[in-house]
Amino acid sequence: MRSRVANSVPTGPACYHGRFQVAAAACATVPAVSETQLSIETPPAVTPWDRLFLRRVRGRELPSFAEDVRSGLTAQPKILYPKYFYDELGSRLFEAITALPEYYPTRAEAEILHAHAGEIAAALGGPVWAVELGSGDGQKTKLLIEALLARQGTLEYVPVDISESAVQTSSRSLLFSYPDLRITAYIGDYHASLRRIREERVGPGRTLVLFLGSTIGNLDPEERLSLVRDVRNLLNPGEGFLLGVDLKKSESMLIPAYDDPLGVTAAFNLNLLARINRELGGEFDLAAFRHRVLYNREAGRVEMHLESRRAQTVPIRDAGIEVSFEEGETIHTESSYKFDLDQVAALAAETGFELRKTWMDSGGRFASNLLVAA
Ligand code: AVJ
Repeated sequence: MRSRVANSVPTGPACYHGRFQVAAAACATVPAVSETQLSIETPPAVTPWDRLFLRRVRGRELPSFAEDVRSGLTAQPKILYPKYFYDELGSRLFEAITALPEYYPTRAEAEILHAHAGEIAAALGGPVWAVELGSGDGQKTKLLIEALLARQGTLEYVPVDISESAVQTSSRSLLFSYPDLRITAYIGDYHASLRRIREERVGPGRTLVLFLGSTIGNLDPEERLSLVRDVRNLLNPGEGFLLGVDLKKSESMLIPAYDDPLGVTAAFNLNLLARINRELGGEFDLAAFRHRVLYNREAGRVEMHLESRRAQTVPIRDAGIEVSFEEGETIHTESSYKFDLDQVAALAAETGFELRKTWMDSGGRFASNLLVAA
């Protein structure tokens, strides 16, 4: 029964965690594990967990899942947000997607990071601390963490995620692997978390923000601009933003990546309805919907939809609605924008960044871009 309270109590103007000196504000945090157990007899054990600090960020009150389901399914056309894919089952299905031969982005980005992590780690000059948006399972991040640790000995890593359980799981594995790593995780939406991170600046050295996996592709152009501006606001001139984007390419490669023959992506998409059934008392018959994928050339994005196979009405108890579908009507569940390098350069210029360097995989499918705050 070990105590983690010691790590969560402010101790004067500054407190000291192992070899990491941190500002007082950085020490006022919540314990990494919610059911903290106090034991007077046993001294606190020194475990990798002692290097994990969690901040739960409450920003502007976001609509709940029930509210978003209610507004999305009563809108015309019907829509559900892709962030709701990632409950525990959905996160596992996404990991399965990344193992599919047809889903190239994860491997393409990993190839880039394998080849260039050292160069990326050195690009800002001095020591850095790393903030990662939407950290996922952290596999690709490991390549960068290792390169940074090799260069500078220690690293403060700051993942930002809406899922506390995802952060707990990935942090656990990282902390066990790297004794010189310290993690301060922010649980909350990006906007509010980036603001808190700017106030608290828990890391020493220059800030390097990571946004990998082409997760930015889920955002519509306006949301994309505002997110990159939020990142820019966290940074001082000379600090960096590593942005992974999936590149425009032929539909014959794009469509199978989102409509694989094993049906894993179909399951990932349909899980959204299953989640509504599980969590909101919905009565979706999953067999009455089919996974649909199209490339919207004008908008430059792959779209995923769920199409009703027949006319039907579906009650969703906790959203207080009954949703009617015509035969063939769809729910738009995800947009996955594809980019060209001119768009990346334009995005950088519009948001106060200089596009310093772009690395591509050997197949020219994916680009990792280092933006430096101007
Ligand atoms: C995690 C948003 C990058 O858009 O490629 C994969 C999600 N959806 N297959 C993507 C996803 C269907 C993925 N991102």
